[in-house]
Amino acid sequence: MPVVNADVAAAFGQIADLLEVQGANVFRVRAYRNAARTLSELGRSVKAMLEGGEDLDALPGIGPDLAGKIAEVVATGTCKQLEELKKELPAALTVLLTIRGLGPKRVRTLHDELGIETLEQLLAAAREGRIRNVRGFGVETERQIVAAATERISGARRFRLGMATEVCDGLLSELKAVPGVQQAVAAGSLRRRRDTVGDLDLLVTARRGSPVMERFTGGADVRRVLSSGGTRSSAVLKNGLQVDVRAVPAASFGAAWLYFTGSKAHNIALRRIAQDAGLKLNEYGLFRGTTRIAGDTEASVYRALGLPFIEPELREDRGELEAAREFRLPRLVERADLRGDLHSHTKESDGYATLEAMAAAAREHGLQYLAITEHSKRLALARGLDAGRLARQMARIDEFNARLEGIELLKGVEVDILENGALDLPDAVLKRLDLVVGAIHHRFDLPREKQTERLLRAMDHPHFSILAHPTGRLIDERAGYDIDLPRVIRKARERGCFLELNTHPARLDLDDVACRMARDEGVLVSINSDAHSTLEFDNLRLGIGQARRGWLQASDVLNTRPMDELMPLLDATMGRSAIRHARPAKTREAFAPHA
Ligand code: DGT
Ligand code: CA
Ligand code: CA
Repeated sequence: MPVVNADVAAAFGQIADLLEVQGANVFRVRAYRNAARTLSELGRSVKAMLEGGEDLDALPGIGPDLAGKIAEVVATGTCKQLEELKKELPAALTVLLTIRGLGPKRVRTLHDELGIETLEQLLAAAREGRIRNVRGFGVETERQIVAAATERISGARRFRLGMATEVCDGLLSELKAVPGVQQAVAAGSLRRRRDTVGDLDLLVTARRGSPVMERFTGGADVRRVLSSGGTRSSAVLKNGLQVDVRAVPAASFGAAWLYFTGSKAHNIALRRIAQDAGLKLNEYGLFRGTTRIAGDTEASVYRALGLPFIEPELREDRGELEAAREFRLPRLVERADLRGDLHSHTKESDGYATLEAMAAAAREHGLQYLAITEHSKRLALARGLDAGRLARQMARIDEFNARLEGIELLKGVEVDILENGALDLPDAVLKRLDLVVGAIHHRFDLPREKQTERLLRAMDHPHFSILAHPTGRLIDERAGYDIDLPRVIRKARERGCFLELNTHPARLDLDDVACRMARDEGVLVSINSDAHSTLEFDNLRLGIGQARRGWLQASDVLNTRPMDELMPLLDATMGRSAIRHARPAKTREAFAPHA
């Protein structure tokens, strides 16, 4: 397979992990991580750039040394440094980093003291009670390790929702183009918008004789066909993702869609409701005796059971059936409800686009405001801003707002939360901004109590609006840092600040369950792209899916507010009275999508 940006990024990620476990210099580690991110967000193929003779060291965070390594990976699929690191340390160690609560230091300790190199060895040691005696570990940690390692070992590989959605959309449009195909839709966890999916479940209805299954199994992306038949086929794609396609009759399409959307738990609970009413529910329909009384649409099935339609994102048996029965289902937030985005970067720090380009792209995406929130100075490799550069950017934003119609830029910063919970810029600087977004970017390995205190202290700062990517997890790469999340959420309520749902495909942080906890505490969630390029506003959709899974309504989301309602809320987090200067209402009046 040809090497793509993601492969180079994965190699760099692995180098960073191994260096970190070795206890290497943090700047070296970060250089690889930044380069990995640069590559995965680039939007252009480095292979093509190299072939076109372009200079890779012009990319942010990539010097001649890394540029050389990129060329090496593109040419050979790996690089000397990675191979050497693998000789020094078993590469399997990096999988241990994905276990919640295990950072590089702890992984190294387990390796040095107990010789643990694989998940299986980790699980065995935890089960035998050998981990609790290692310095820095305890019974509770050991218990968490058993749970996480068991899950990891039994669970087959899962794929990020963002990637799976792209693949799914491509497959569906191919299937729809096959002669005789009437409908082609996604079911399963993808339709429920779970943050990861195990496999894709597609449903089609087609006229008799349609070559839909042959076209699917003969597709260019298929690596291996697992089974093939007239009503069901399964194949593994070249990227490892398994896809099941089922052909169903139109009369039972709704019942089949309901069944294969799941979740299994929702299906079981729904079937019980049917049974209690003397009915039978399966993937062919809802039956009284042998008579089908519903099943052509999903709504027909719910209706016949006396229920309103339940959105797929809610179908997890987490109280949605009770809520449906009592007609108190939430009216879930939609993409169109978002009026702005409160976290983004430009070329000034580690983004790829100018202020103007980012603003234009946000407007294209129907947004009325965009907060520019560059990194602060501690993140030197991301070219974080000091007070002087930030002041100059603020002046540019004022000038921009005076000039441009249809979108308003807000002056913000993504300030680093230092190890002791202080913020990386002086109060006098922060207080002049419209909003302060705070985030952790280093020392992920602090113990739970310390890490939680660090966040709480940061939120207590007089100028603190939004806690960005609150848990720090990277899906499929590493667990979040160890924090007492319920305490952080309660703190946000007491402090009156907000929590982010970062929509980067690797983050989706807060996740669905945490969103629901925030909602229950009355803490508004801000659904932010954290865009580093003009392409990333599309990711807001991924975040909307998680928010919906967390039962959020438009009113539970900060950035569904128009500017005139948003500003007083932000002002309050900045220690300003809500009746600050009246802002011009031009944004809303002059706003015309795609103008
Ligand atoms: P995944 O693929 O692990 O991300 O999760 P799902 O939910 O897509 O699960 P999958 O692909 O195994 O099955 C798709 C749907 O089919 C599932 O959500 C519900 C339905 N289903 C599968 N097996 C069963 C079952 O044994 N009982 C019931 N009631 N439904 C099932
Ligand atoms: Ca599935
Ligand atoms: Ca499946």
